[in-house]
Amino acid sequence: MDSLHQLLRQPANVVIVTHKNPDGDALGSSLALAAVLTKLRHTVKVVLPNDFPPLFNFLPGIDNAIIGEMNPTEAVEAFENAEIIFCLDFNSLDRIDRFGLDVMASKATKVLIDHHLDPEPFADHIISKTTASSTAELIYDFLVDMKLDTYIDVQIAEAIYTGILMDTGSFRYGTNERVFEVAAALKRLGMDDYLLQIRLFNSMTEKQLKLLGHCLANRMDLISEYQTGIIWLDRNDYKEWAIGRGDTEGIVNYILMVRNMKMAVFISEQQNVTKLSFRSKGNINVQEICSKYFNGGGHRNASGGQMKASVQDTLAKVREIIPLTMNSYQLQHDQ
Ligand SMILES: [Mn+2]
Repeated sequence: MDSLHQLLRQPANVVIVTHKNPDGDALGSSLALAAVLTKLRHTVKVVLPNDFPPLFNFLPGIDNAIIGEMNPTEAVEAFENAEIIFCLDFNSLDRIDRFGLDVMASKATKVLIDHHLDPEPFADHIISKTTASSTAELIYDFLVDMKLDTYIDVQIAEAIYTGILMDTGSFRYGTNERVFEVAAALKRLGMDDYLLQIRLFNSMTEKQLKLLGHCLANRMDLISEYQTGIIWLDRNDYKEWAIGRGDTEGIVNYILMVRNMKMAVFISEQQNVTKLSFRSKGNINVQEICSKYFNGGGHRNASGGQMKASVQDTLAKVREIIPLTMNSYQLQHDQ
């Protein structure tokens, strides 16, 4: 912390980079840190490997973020000029696609702040806490440790709170004592939590709600024997429903709303790859499944992966794995 404090004393060229398909935590934590460092007269560039869901349009400074996929030259230049690179909310360089090479090649001081399991040791400073609710929570603590929390204004508080809300599903999972304290501190700063609830959770489009209905009515299979549910969408669904970024966000969670369901799998067949998203309750470790079978990872109760296969083949693989996995747990019914 002392050397980081030293590092941030003089204005520097700072790049903040977060993972591909940035979610609320990735965006909230990056933009909050960017806003504080900008106030300290650092020159800050936020690099997102690809575009963000429009839901997060309100976050401070999001319009200035460099979308790597659309402006690769600008992104590469930012990495080349960087003296400090913050890597937020990801644990391995392949999570930022081709820009992993730029980070690796850079002579900048690299700081990783993250809450995913098993961080790769590519950074000079690693702040990794897997019990943290979110990277946003860690950013708040980082600012406190750096004695920079006095720079947190209402907009920055909203960005941090957005990260916390999205990664905990509004304080439903992944919580700890600290995150409630952080929430209280943000509220004390005048952050309007009710407004954020409405912006983030009561803002579905009609299409998204109908797509959810389609998934639940026509694309869901609950295997009660193994307390696991699957929802899948094939390429045709993508075309028919004109599914865009963010439209399938959160659908997987509906499975776990069913009594006794312990694991949920969402499978989506995309252009060149079929993606999987896993959620679980309690001790069921979906991170293990994703890293073992689907070239992915994440958290114990929320992970993702992918397969170079059709949705049908992926479904078959998932159905094969479910008994193998679930039989290793003492499955119990909800109390
Ligand atoms: Mn996160």
